[in-house]
Amino acid sequence: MYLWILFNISVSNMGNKNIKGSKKSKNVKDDYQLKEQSKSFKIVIVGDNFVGKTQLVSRYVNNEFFHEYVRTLGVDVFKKNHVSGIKLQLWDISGSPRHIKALQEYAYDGSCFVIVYDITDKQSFDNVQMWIKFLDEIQDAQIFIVGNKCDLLERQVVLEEAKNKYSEYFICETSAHSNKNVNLLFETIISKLY
Ligand SMILES: Nc1nc2c(ncn2[C@@H]2O[C@H](COP(=O)(O)OP(=O)(O)OP(=O)(O)O)[C@@H](O)[C@H]2O)c(=O)[nH]1
Ligand SMILES: [Mg+2]
Repeated sequence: MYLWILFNISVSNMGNKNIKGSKKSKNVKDDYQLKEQSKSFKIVIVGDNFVGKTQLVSRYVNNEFFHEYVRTLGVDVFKKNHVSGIKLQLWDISGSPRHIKALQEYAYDGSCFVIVYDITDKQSFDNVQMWIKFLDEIQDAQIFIVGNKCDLLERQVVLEEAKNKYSEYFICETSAHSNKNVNLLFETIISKLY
């Protein structure tokens, strides 16, 4: 996949150089700029309080995990340059109901949405429906669903049931704690967006 992406980027670079000065150059330049823009994705992460959104992002971006819970106030934006050259912005949104109104502002130009629930908290899974409805009202971006904390034994949500219920979405389980499937999640997102 990455080779394919790198190949396409280098082909588009070559194309831009070769037509310099020609009548077509404006259009191709526009195309090139579009391509450049499309190399940056804004991934918006939502879900109830305490499901592990911040730790998931922290694990992916910095390979760090903290046991201490520090509630996100509003939004935190993490940046990561993907190995393919794609620039990622990860918008980690607070799960507090009082920040939900601001979500509209944060999410309207998102490339995709990630809804996180906690596999040990059935309520957070039940609320996925509410998050889908809310995001659908903002815009038609692709949605990914993630059951986090799969390292824990006190499971209240079975993955197969979650997959049956949300069969039209990509859905997987992760552990920010053990790092299980964290890279897989973001690599899947990038490959589906590109
Ligand atoms: N065992 C385990 N604990 C986790 C995992 N992910 C997060 N936690 C813990 O769960 C708590 C909440 O994690 P956060 O990432 O802060 O939760 P959040 O979804 O960002 O919460 P808000 O900012 O309030 O919306 C913290 O104590 C984390 O250490 C995980 O995969 N496994
Ligand atoms: Mg947080």
